[in-house]
Amino acid sequence: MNTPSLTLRNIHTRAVSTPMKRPLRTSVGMVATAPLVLIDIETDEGIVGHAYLFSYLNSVSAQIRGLINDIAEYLRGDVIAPLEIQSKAASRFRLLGNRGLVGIALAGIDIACWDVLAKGAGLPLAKLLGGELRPIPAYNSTGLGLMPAEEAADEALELLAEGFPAVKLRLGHPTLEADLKAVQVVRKRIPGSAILMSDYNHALSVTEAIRRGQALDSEGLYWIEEPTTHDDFVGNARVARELKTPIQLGENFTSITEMAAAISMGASDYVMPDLERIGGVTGWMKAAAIAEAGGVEMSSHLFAEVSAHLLAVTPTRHWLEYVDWADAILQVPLVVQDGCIRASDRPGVGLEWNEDAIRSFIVN
Ligand code: SMN
Ligand code: MG
Repeated sequence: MNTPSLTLRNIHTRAVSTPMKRPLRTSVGMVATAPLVLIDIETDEGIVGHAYLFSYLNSVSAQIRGLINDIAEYLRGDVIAPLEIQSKAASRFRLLGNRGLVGIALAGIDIACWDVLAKGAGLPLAKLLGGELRPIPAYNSTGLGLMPAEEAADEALELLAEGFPAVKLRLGHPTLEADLKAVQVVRKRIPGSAILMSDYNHALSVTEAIRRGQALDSEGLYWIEEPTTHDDFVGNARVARELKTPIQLGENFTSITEMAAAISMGASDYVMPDLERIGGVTGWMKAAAIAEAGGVEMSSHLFAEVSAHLLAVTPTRHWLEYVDWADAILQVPLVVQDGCIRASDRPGVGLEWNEDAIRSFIVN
């Protein structure tokens, strides 16, 4: 039997900014809304593939849209074959470099192409990739920014009460004592069985990361994320060596080469690549193989809808980071069940737009 080819006709993008229930104060600033770029890939055969990107700033959405429009001109008429499309599009930007916003734009196209393929096959992405829709343990990351310790404990209890077994506390207060207090107060007020991750968003020098990390080592943190400059793998490896608590890196890996280097240098005990920086579905699958070969547990970063499919086919799957920041523009948001998230069982990557809502959150 011949499998019909699907042909890329056009790529349409929109920028929205969705409200966040709990604005998140991190060590590098406040995240109060979620600026998203929505991507629709139209095919000659009528199937439309969806993806969204998280652009962190509304002003950046316009830049990403510009890049995608440019790439779309170049890909019009091509068969939807994500690996072919990635290598063709990547060659266009080889002299400039394929990381940063270019990489994010390419990842968005990749995800939407996989959505087209999965819809064409009538399968949810995880099944198209040879897996099953298994439930993935999830932590509730929709809150717990930098805040006074008692407020953080109140919020941790709220987040756990939404049905999750784990939450992530942002750290990087002005002093070690304030970080220690935040962890101790939260840990004391949440049940002993609850899992508490932490995230410094690269706030500390290597020396300070070792000092604070050692002070936190006996406080029951499940991991310490990005304690210092994210791409200083030598420095992170020193931190990892000096601490008992596992170090978690990954949201800032912009290539699988970088992830492989971090693992081989011992810069991170766990990894958590980010769908839009690691190269979309295609990049994720390569990263999953690297994590498997390195024997390293792999979690996701944001993009819970697509990541739930991808973790299902990741041999060293670990934790799904649950955020609800795209819920406002989705017809069927994810639901947590028994502390786990299961990807959508509809054909595709699990994103169907709520067009009325999109109209109300449109930016440009
Ligand atoms: C984070 C990511 C995106 C926005 C705010 C905070 C954080 C995380 O680093 O890992 O959730
Ligand atoms: Mg983080």
